[in-house]
Amino acid sequence: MSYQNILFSSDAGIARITLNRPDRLNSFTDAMHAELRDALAKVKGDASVRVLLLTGAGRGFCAGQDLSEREVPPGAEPVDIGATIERNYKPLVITLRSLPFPVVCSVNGVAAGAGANVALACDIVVAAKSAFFIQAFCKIGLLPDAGGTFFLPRLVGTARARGLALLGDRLSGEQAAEWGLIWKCVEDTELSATVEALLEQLASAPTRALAATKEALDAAAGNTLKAQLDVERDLQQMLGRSADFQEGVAAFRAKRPPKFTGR
Ligand code: T3D
Repeated sequence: MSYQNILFSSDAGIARITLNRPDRLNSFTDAMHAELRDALAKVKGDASVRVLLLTGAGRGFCAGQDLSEREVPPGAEPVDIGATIERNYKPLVITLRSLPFPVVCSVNGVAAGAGANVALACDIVVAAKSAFFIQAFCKIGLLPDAGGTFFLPRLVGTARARGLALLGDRLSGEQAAEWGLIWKCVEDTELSATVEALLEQLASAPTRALAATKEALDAAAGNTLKAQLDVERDLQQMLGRSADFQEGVAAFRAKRPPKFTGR
């Protein structure tokens, strides 16, 4: 499949997806979703990928659903957005969340509506100081989707989640970091270098251990302590047999840096 709405590359363990409709602030269209599904299937099936970057082209990260696809002539049936969520947003969020390696999101500008919540589905979110997050849904008569009602209260607590979702105010990148909505906020001029350093670090990390860590953290949301201790035991048992664990122990004993292969 050739891509018109995203940029995609993969090299040295690092896959990169850039939402690429800058004149529309990279808002999601059906066509962009189809391309994202294709690219994500490629990275999921590529054992050499050890980290994925998601970012946006131009001055924005993503302004959510392209609302020009939701306009209907007077008297016509409205678009069935339950169906578009099922086809587009649900698989996108579930795939990002379940990839067996970390997903870094570089929020280079505004992240609005589903654009904000797709960013929050990623494992490590870094925002530029000029970026901001808006739960824009309440401004157009919708509720936060793309996982917003799941992620927001878990990340910032119910009081702030309700304020963000019910008021739809802008939250600056700095405030988002202060509130724990994202990993960190950096000066615009430092965004690229910060993200590249993270990608390098994660591409040479023990990938299976990071995948298991993601899985355990996600499972914790719905588990009792006892059930979660069982999850940790089972995943740790699997990791105890991995080549990277052997290498980690050998490197520690030999007082040298480990060379993880992701196996
Ligand atoms: O439908 C389903 O399947 C359900 C799923 C829904 C998920 C959702 O995401 S619903 C929420 C949709 N998004 C929004 O409501 C946000 C709409 N955009 C804005 O509020 C503002 O554009 C921003 C606050 C994000 C940025 O403002 P600003 O002043 O920096 O830029 P701008 O001038 O408004 O936007 C620049 C251009 O992008 C502009 O086009 P123009 O006038 O230059 O021709 C604007 O119309 C366009 N644009 C921005 N957002 C969207 C968009 N075009 C289509 N859809 C958009 N979402």
